Amino acid sequence: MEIEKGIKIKDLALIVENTLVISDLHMGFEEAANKQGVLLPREQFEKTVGRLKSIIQGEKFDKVVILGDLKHEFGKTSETEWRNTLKLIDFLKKDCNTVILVKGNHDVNIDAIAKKKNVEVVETYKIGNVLFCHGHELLEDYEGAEIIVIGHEHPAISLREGIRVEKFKCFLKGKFEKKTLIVMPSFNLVTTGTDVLTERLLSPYLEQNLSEFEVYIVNEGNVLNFGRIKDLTNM
Ligand SMILES: [Mn+2]
Repeated sequence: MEIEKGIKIKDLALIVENTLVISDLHMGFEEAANKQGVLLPREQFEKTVGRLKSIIQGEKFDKVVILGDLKHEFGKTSETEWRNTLKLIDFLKKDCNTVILVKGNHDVNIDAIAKKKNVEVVETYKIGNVLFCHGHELLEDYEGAEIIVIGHEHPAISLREGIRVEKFKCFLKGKFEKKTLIVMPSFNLVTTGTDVLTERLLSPYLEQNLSEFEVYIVNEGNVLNFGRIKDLTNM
């Protein structure tokens, strides 16, 4: 689904020209949860690769931009996280020559992985008038960009149908200082994310009235335009 000229949502990814953009994979999330006593089946890696395959299928990309938080744990990189992160980069490199990581707040010890796999690590990345940053802190310079794309927030929305409430990952599109702001959902398939209607948000880009923001829900790979937040809260 095209949401801006030349910007398309496909499943949990954004396609900008010949670039595939994914955000917030948080590899190693399960292992970190297990350590805290939360038992999660270790299927994140297989699920992630499967989902990426279905997105990449039939498309041709020169580049992949990972919009931050490739890995989950702060500090010491765990063995699973290390192994799976390397495997994931290998998988992406099969189809796209260049892998770029826009650094997120979780990507503190990422340099060894990046060096080993020849991944370019940057603070921001620009394609034409589109600027990519993780979104955990405000930038000082937007380099003349008209569109800002961020991750970090893991936006989701809970929808009620009768007595059933189901939470869906979603993209948000609104404004930030007169520029178009696009917020990507997380590609972490173990968690859904933060309900933008009821939960406290994290990103300084979203410390504003979100009622005019448009919501694009992703349901099993399908993208649905759900209109504005203000209309959803009146439902
Ligand atoms: Mn983050």
